[in-house]
Amino acid sequence: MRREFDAIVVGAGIAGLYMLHRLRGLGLSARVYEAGDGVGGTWYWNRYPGARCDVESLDYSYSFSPELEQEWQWTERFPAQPEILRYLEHVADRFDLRRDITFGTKVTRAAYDEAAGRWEVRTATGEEASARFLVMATGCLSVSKRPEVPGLERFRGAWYHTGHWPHEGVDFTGQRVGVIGTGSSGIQAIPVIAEQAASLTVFQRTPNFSLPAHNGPLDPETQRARKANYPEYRRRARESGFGIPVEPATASALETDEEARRRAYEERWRRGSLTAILTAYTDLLVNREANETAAEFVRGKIREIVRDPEVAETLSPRDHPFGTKRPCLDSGYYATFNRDTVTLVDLRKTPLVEITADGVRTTGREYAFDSIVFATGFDAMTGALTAIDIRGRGGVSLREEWAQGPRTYLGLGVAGFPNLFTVTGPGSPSVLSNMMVSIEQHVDWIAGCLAYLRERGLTAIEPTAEAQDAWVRHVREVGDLTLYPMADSWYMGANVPGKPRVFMPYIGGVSTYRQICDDIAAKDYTGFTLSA
Ligand code: NA7
Repeated sequence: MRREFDAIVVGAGIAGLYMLHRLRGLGLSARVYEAGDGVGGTWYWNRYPGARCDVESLDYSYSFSPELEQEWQWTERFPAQPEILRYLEHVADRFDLRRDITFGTKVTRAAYDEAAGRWEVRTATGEEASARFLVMATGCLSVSKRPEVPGLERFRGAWYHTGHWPHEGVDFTGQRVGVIGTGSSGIQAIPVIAEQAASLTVFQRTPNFSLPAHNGPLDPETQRARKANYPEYRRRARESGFGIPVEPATASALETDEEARRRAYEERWRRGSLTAILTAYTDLLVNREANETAAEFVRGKIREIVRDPEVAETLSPRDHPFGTKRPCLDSGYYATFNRDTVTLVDLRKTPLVEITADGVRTTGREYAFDSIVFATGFDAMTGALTAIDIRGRGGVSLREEWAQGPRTYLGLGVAGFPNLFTVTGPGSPSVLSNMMVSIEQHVDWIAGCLAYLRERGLTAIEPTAEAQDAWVRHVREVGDLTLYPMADSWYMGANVPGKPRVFMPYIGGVSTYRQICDDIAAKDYTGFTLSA
């Protein structure tokens, strides 16, 4: 049976849930297809020990419903995965969203039927559906990546990827465990696994900068005060660079004397925040020498915490400027390497060779494990979109269109793919921001666009090739003004072999970006072709 809707949404994470709510508000019929058996997206899958958001709970929450904002009580400053998932389940129930979501159903193909002006969608379970509008709410970090080493099928122990953690949890008590990868997921999981395991071996290819989260129970007074003033606070978040209100920097790091700079970094290190150090000075993300002052401050902290100087040096990032890979927020990461049971292996010195029946072999030696944890990240930003066979006008494949890197207009739409919307797509601030703020902005913009089309009796919208070219150029030019392209990061697609090296997110800032999107809407969607 082929079902017909006004809109189909792919994904029931933070973006898909809110999109469904807004579509209903417009009186449109909608269906959400979700691969998981429950809502939550990222927070449904990433159940590894220590999984926690690096944005504070009072910021990482929807703003669209004042009632929801007031009634939900957060317990921790930085929410752990189970609490965020409970929150999203509550949202699904509170707004009665589940009845329009088909769970356990992966979308495999979506093709635009030009004659009908509709998207034909197919799922892995054989379901077929059609809709005028297709909204991809597939997430930026949802397709996990295994390391490119052979032999996993031989391994006799158990193995896990942080991004697809067993729902029943894993008890590592008494085990010999190996963790491969020291990004945010590894850095969160390692201290928790170290507490359980008999021994833990950490395989590090590139050291990351990590800052202490200083997490703890959320002070009730802080929560009450924020809730009393939420609208104003949310406004400031929307008008900020990263979607989190901060005092903008006014001074240059290079023009500040060393002692004052050290005090400023020290004070910001104690705050526990992703952006505190990054936003201390105006030049940290644009000038390598300025950046080095912050980088060296963090390296100094690593040397203070880690007792073995050689281990401290191996943990100290020198290959990329501070902040050009998303910094991590940890709870006891560096101190974990002071445990007798924890060993750090530098894959730069002894690269991975293969997974063996017993464990992991590097060029140095073989390590035997009961369990291996892959904290090796994701095919970020484009992976979930190119995993689906998306066909636009003339049967053109999105995967092929993006073979040299993603091309979008505003990260919201793609030329040649009418009525396709990408929530937090490449070319939007998304992963460089508080995702909640960026997701709500995109969903609101899409809902506004659909209302506009309906009011004028229009049925199709599509970016022009010229507007898209100009936007792609702008995203690149703004990125090139910063130090970001210097890092082999997932922002650059550099973590996936063969992926084109393109700085994918828009670094112009959440506030500037919102202004651009709003102006375009106010000017009757300049850069888009609208038709009936
Ligand atoms: P990340 O940040 O991409 O980290 C993945 C880690 O795995 C990183 O240390 C990688 O080293 C390492 N890795 C990947 N492939 C390999 C191979 N083949 N060999 C050895 N090591 C490898 O993913 P996360 O899940 O930690 O975090 C993703 C985001 O989620 C994070 O930024 C937050 O925004 C939330 P590399 O650096 O590539 O040398």
